[in-house]
This record gives sequence, structure tokens and C-alpha cells, in this order.
Amino acid sequence: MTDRVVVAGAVLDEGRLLAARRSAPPELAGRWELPGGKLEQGETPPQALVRELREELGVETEPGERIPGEWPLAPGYVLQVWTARLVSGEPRPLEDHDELRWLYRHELDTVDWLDQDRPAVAEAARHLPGG
Ligand code: 9L3
Ligand code: MG
Repeated sequence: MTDRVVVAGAVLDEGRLLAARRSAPPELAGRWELPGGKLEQGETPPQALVRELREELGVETEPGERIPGEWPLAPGYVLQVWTARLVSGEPRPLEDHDELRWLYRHELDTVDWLDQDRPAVAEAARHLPGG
């Protein structure tokens, strides 16, 4: 059995990375993540990412490049991450999040990232100015 993919976005804008604080489920609430979610039937990861960011944040985005790596989640699921740029809209925490923050590179460790997301965030940092 191949693992199911959860796709997340390293949304980059004006030299900053978007971090989202989860409001659910209870065991993940309060922790920060790169927003995204599970692929639906027939979707490619970039298609799923565009849909998830629209649903969760109310923005239109364009996926960029895959961040190298794949990180284990709950059994049977793996996390893949793509960079994304904003095409239109201002991100708002519409679904599954209660706060958003734009972080410069030097601010990345000021939020309590999900353990699962930490290596992906470290890789995403390579796309930010200052390193
Ligand atoms: N997950 C971990 N890091 C992320 C994302 C978007 C998701 N950056 C985990 C949390 C959930 C599962 O993947 O256990 C499914 O995510 P969602 O559909 O609840 O966002
Ligand atoms: Mg989600």
C-alpha cells in the first residue's frame, strides 16, 4: 500500500512565509503548520494544494516547486510540501485555523510548529531572503 499524501503550502510573499495555527483536532490545536490537507480522489498534489488554500484561507494561489523530502504523519499518510505564491486575496483563517502569521526568516522559530512540519519549514526557509 502506498501512503496517502497530505499536501501543504509554503506560501511565500514579500520575503515571508505564511504560518497557520490549527484550531482542530484538539490534539493539534494551538500548534502551527503549513496550511493544506489531504488529496481527494483524482487530484494531483498541486491541484489539492490550490483547493485547500482556497477553502482554508480564501485565497487563489499558484504552486511553485516541490520542497525536497517527504515526512511521515499518522500511519498511512505522508506530508509533501510545495511553495506557492499568492495570486489574489488576503489569507484569512476561514477553516481549521484561528490565527495566521507572516514570518520572516529570523522569526521562523517564534511559533510552535507541529513536529511533523519542522523539517519542511527548515527546507522552506531556503526560499526566504537572508540565507
Ligand atoms: N498535517 C500536518 N502538517 C500539515 C498539514 C496540512 C497536515 N502541514 C496533518 C494533520 C492531520 C492530517 O495531516 O493529522 C490531515 O491534515 P488536515 O486535512 O486536517 O489539514
Ligand atoms: Mg488542512
